Amino acid sequence: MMKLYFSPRTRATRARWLLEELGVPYELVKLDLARQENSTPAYLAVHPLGEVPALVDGEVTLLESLAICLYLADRFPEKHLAPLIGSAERGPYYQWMAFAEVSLEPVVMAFYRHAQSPEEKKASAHLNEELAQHRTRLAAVLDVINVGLVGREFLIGGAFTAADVVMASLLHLANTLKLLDGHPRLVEYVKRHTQRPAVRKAVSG
Ligand SMILES: N[C@@H](CCC(=O)N[C@@H](CS)C(=O)NCC(=O)O)C(=O)O
Repeated sequence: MMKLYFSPRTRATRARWLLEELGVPYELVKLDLARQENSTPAYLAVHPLGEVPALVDGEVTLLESLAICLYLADRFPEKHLAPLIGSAERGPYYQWMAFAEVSLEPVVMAFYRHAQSPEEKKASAHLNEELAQHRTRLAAVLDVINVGLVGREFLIGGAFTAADVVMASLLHLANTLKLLDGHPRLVEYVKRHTQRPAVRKAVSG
């Protein structure tokens, strides 16, 4: 059986969400990051950086939540969570996966780190100047996604795919950081996706 190394409220949730959407059997191995269960020699043999998630599927051990989502969606083609290779929709599928991870994630994480930093650091002029630049970039990146979702429920071709798992996970974080104010379409997209039964299962227990 596949094994997912997981901790709640981390990037491992997107992999668990996708497994729940697929409805395939898997073993969930929970690691308590606060107790450094991700730094044991046994886990470092699975993931040399001691990060979650990691997926073990027989001979295959995979790091990187994006790679795990791409792999899982293709591994079960009968579940239709990825457009077929060579289809017209496969290009946009890659595009939105990469856009979420490479263009959206770093700027959301900059705001996340800022929200976590101590109050005296938050007041620093340097940091606020940096944040202003991030805000300009964020607005441009969110506009691209917003335009991509005009008249659509999902990112790709009218059907839910693994790209929605990755995008909605990141936009959910952006929403909790109040970065989606002024983007009602994106807020609605996040709400609709996070209400899916598979999400409830992925964040339970
Ligand atoms: N790019 C990696 C990042 C993985 C990552 O940074 N995971 C964090 C949780 S979101 C982690 O395990 N951190 C280890 C720690 O906090 O000790 C991925 O998407 O899988």
